[in-house]
Amino acid sequence: MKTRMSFSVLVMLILCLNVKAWAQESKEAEIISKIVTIDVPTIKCGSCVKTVSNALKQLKGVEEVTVDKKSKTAVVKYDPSKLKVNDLETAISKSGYDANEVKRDKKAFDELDSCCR
Ligand SMILES: [Cu+2]
Repeated sequence: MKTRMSFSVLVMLILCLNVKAWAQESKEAEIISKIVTIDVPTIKCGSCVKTVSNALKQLKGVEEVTVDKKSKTAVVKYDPSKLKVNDLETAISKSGYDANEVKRDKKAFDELDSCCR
C-alpha cells in the first residue's frame, strides 16, 4: 500500500513537471518577431553592406538582416523581448554608419575602409 502511494506521488510529480515544461515552451512560441526598416543613408558599397549586416547579426535577438545598398536601408527581423529599435541603431552607429536619427560613431567611421568613408 505504501509503495503504491509513493508510486502515484511520483507519477503526479512527473506529470506536473511535464506540464510546467510544456507551459514554458508554449510561452516561448508566443513571442512574435518584429520587422523594422532602418535608414542607413551613408551606405556606399558592398563592403558597407557587409559591415552593417555583420554588426546587426552579432546582436542577440536579431533573426534576419537585409541591408540594401540602393534604398540605403536595413530591414531587420528581431525579437522585441530581447532588443529595442534603438539597440539596432546603436549597433549600426558603432559600426560607423548613421542609423535613422542616430549619428555614426566617429571613431568607427574613421576606421572604415577609405572607399566607405
Ligand atoms: Cu563601403
